[in-house]
Amino acid sequence: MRVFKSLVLLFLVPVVRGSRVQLKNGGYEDIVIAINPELPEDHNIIRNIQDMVKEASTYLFNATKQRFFFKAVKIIIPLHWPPKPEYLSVKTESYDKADVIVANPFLKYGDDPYTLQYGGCGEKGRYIHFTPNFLLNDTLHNIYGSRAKVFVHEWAHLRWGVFDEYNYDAPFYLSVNSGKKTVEATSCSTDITGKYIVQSCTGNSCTTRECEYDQQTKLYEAGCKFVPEKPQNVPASIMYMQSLSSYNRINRLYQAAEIFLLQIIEMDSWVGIVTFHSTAQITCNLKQIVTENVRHDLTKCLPTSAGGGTNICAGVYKGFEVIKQKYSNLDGSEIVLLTDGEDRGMNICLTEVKNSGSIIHTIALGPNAVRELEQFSDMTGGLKFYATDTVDSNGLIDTFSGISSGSGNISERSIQLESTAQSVAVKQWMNGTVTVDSTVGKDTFFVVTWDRSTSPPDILLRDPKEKEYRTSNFTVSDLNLQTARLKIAGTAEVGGWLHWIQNNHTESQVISMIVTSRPASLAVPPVTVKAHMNKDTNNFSNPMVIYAEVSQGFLPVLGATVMATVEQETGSAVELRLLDDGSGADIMKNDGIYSKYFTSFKGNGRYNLKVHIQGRNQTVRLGHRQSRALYVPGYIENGDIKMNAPRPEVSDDEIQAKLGSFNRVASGGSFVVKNVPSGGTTDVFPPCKIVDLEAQYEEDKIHLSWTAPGNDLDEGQAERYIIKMSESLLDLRNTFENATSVNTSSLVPNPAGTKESFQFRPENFTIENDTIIYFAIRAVDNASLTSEVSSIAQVALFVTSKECSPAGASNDDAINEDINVLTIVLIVAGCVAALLIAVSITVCILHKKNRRGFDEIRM
Ligand SMILES: [Ca+2]
Ligand SMILES: [Ca+2]
Repeated sequence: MRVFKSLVLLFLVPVVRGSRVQLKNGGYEDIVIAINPELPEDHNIIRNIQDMVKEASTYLFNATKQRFFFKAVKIIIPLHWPPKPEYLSVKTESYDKADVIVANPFLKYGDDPYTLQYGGCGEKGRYIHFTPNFLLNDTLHNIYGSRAKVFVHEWAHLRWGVFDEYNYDAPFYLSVNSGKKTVEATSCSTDITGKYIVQSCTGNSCTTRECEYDQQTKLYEAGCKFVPEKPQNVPASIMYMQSLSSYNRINRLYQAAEIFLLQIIEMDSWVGIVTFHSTAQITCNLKQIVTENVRHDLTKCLPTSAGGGTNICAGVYKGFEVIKQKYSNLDGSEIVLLTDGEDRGMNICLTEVKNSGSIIHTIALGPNAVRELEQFSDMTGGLKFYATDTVDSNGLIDTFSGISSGSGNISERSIQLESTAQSVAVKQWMNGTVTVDSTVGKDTFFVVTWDRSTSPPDILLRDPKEKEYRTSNFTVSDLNLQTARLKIAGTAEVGGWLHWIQNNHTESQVISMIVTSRPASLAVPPVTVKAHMNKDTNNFSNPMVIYAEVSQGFLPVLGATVMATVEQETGSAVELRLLDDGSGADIMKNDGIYSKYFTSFKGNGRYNLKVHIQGRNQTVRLGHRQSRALYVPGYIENGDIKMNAPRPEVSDDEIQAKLGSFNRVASGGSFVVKNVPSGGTTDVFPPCKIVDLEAQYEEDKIHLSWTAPGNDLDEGQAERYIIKMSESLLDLRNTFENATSVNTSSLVPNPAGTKESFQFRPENFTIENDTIIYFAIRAVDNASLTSEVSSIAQVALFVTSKECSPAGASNDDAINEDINVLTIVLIVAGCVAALLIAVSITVCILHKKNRRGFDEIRM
C-alpha cells in the first residue's frame, strides 16, 4: 500500500503572528503599522504616523546615546481607502503581525496607548495599540506627552519587555532613607518635583488641595495624584513619563482538507489545488469561492490515493505557477504545504521561496516528515503545525482549522467551537454539549467523523429550543464516506447544543465531533483565542511557557476554564490547566492571558499544542491593558496648578459585561524540543518563584499570603517553605540565607495555584515603633531543588504619620525594582553604533485578493 506523502495548499489572505522587525546597524527595519480595515479614510492618520515616527527616531537616537533609530516603517492602509500612485501593495506584511495597530477601542475607555505584552521582563510584546483619536487629537499631548515620546515608550515595552515605572494600583509607597520616612510617588526618577494634589469637581467647577495622609495605610489618601512641575531639569526615564499508511492518512487528510474548503476558508477567496510526489500536478486551477458549489467542486480535486516520492520544491513551484495564472506576482499569496515524507532536496528552492513574496504555512504529518520543513514558515512568516497519527486527537483537522485569515477582518473568520474525539466501543455512546454563544452563529457546521464503518453512526443533535436533527439530516459526501456534515440554516440558536452519537458498527471506532461557526454580526466582535508557546525551539532543560490569549475585540475575557493539550511525536498527550491568576508563569493577573509552564519533555522532536476553552456565565472585563502610556493628571507652571481633564473613568458596571457561556478550540502550532537525555530524566525543575507574597500586621501577628508554586515550577506540589525576615530589604534579597528564619515546621505546601496563608508571632525579633520588616519566601521540592527568592513583602509598624513628608529625596533602598529599567534600556542599547538617521516610511494597501491555491502532494 502506498503511503500518502505530502500536501500543499495555496491561498492569499495574510495570516501569521509575530513581528518581523530587524535591527541592522542600530536601525529598526520592517516595522509594520497597520490601520484597522474598519476605520474610515483619513489621510491625517498617515501624515501623523509619519511625523510621529520621524520625531521618535530622533528622540530614540538621542535617548540611547546615538545607538538606535527607526529606519524603515511600513504603514498598511485599508483596502477601501482611495489608492494613490505612491502606494505599494503588501508583500508578506499583514494586519495580524503588525507591530503597531491603529484601531478604535472596543468600548469607550479613553485613548490610552498600550502594548500587549505578557512575557516576563525582557521578553518582546505582541503589539502596540494606538487609537485614531490619539493620532489625530493634538490636545492629548498634555495628557500623554508628544506622540513621538509615547511611541518610544511603547516601543520599549514591545521590543525590550520593559515594565512601567508607575503603578496605578499602588501609586505611592513608603520609602526609608537615612532613617527618614517619606511617602513617594511610584516614579522612576524620584528627583522629579511636583505636588500631591486631590481634585474634586462639582459639575464643571473643580478645586484642588494638597493631599492628606490616610491614618490606616500611612500613605496618601485615595484619589491623591502626583502632579509634576512642567519644566523639569531631571532626566526622567522614558518608561515613566514618556511624555499515514497504516494510520489511514489519506482519509484523514481528505476529512481535514474538506473541512478547510467547506467551512474554514473565507468566501471570495481564490483557491487552487496541486498534488505532488516525485513530480507535481495541478488538480484544480484557481477558482474563486463565490458559491457553496465552488467549495464542493474543490473537494473533488483532493487526492484519494497516495503516490510515491516527495519533491517539495516541485510542489511549491507548481503552486507558484497556479497563483501566477491570475496574478503577476506572488505577493500576499499563501501556501499551505503538508508533508509526511522525507526530502533531501528541499534546499534547492530555499532562496526562491524566501524571495517569492508568498507566505508558506507548513503542516508536518506523522513522525517522519522532513525535519527542515519549518524553515519555509520561518523564512516567509507562515504558521507551523504538526499533526500526530493519533486518530483521537483530531490533530490534522485542528491544524487546518488553525489556518485562518489574518486580514484584521474578523467578521469573516471561521471560529472553531469544538473539536473532540474518542474511541467508542460497540453500541456505546459519545455524548456532549457544545455551547453556541451570541458572538457567533453564522455558517455553523456540525461535523461527525468516524474511522472504520462505511455508514454513519446514529446521531441525535438537539438545539437549545429542542429542535432535533438526526443522522438523516446530515450529509455524507460520495467521496468521503466517513464524514457527516450538518449546516445550520441562518443563525444558530444561542445556548447548549446537546449531542448523542452511538457507535452502531461491529467493532469499536474513533468518533469525533467538530463544530465551526462565523461571527453573528459585524457589530459585535467574537470571542477569540490565540494559543502559542513562548518559543518555537527549546533546549532541555529550559522550561517552556504555554500562553492562551482569550479576548473579545481588544478586551480580555476573564474566568474561563482553559485546558492545554500538548502532544508529542509518539502521540502521548499531556493536559494542563492554564491560569490567569498572576502566579507561576502567568505574569499578570486578570489580563485574559492564561499561562502555564510546560516541563513534561518526554523526548526530542516535534510537539503540538491545542487549547480548549470553556466559559460558563463568565464576565468579560473591560479592564485597562497594562504597559500603557501614563495619563498625566496635570502640571504646575509658575506656581499655578493646571489640571488636565480627568481620565474618563469607566464604572465597574461598565467594565463588567456578561458574556454568557461559550466554547472554543484553538490550535497553538508546533514546536521542537532538543537535547532531552535518553533513558528518562531526573527532576531538574525547582518550584517557580513566588511573585505575589503579601504581608499584614494585625493583632501582634504577621499574616503572610501567597500562591503556592509546584514541584516543577507551577505544576505539582512543593515539599516545604523557607520564610525569612529582615529589617533590610537588600540583605533579604541578596543574602536570603543569612536573614532571620521564621519557623515553618507546621506549614505544609498545598498544590500549585492554591492560595496559601500563614500567621505567626514574630519572635527573636524586637518590634519597635517605626519598624519596617521585610519578608521573603522560597519553596523546596522533594529533590531539594529550591525556588528563587520571592518578591519581597513588607509591614510597617509605625504610627508617626506627621514625620512623613512628600519630599523628593532619593531612595537608594528603593522598594520598586523598576529602578533597573533605565539600566536595562542602556544595556540593550549598548551594542550597536549608528551613524545615520533616515526613516523610510512606505504606505501599503492591504489587498484582499484572497487568491488561494490548493496544492496537494502525494507519493
Ligand atoms: Ca495573565
Ligand atoms: Ca521539581
